[in-house]
Amino acid sequence: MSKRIILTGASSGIGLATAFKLADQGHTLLLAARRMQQLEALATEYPDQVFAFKADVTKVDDVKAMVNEAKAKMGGIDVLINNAGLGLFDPVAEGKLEDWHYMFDVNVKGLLSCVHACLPELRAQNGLVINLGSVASHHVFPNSGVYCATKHAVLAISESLRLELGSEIRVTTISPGAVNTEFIDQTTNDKLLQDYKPYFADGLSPEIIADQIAHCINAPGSAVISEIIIRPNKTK
Ligand code: NJP
Repeated sequence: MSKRIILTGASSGIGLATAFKLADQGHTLLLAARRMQQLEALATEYPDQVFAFKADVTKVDDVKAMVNEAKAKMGGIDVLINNAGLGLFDPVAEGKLEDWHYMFDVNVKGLLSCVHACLPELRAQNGLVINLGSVASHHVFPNSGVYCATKHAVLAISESLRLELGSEIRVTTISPGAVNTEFIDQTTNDKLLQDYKPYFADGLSPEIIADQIAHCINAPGSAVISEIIIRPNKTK
């Protein structure tokens, strides 16, 4: 059955692959990000089914406007996919305070703004929240401690929603290992960038994560997939 979906961070990587997949499956989508080129191309390719909206999730007014636009264009919201996020890697001793704050602004506070703005509508629709966590929701890795802290927070937020609102909404956390996207290019530490780039390049394709997201959306209403942890297969 076709769902009405808000997808944040739809301009690249996992979000863009998910946008293509869900549009192909006939879902109605409001795609949000700051870069509009890919979003507008998809909206043109799928008229009256895909809508593009410019939003910075760190700006509460942008998030509110995004949700209002979703309701106006789609008539309601069945699924919120909190995918917008970033990782800025550094050893703790070299960490930049503005990077630490910004990761929390996007990965945690941005996600919370989207949840808060969508919750009344999602409760009314018995909807679904999908949060992009990470293997870093479960483990702490060197050189990315603050990123790991943000993803631990994402899992805690998912779990609190499930515990308190599990009779009204479904909640899923998607927790990938390395995925081959623009993600690592945000890191400004040259040495770490060079060290990690091949590791991420060898990671999962974003389409594999998009398949898992679509699987959760299309699962029968009687089932809740509360978390998927998915890693590259090292035996290959
Ligand atoms: O990264 P990338 P991924 N406001 O850089 C958007 C998690 N993850 O697809 O605004 C609004 O290609 C940005 O849009 P734009 C990761 O933590 C990844 O890999 O146009 N949007 C872009 O569309 C994240 O939660 C890996 O710049 C903002 C998107 O976010 C999710 O997967 C592993 C924004 C980032 O696309 C998608 O990341 C893992 C803002 N302020 C978890 N800031 C991995 N790649 O290995 C950024 O465990 N965006």
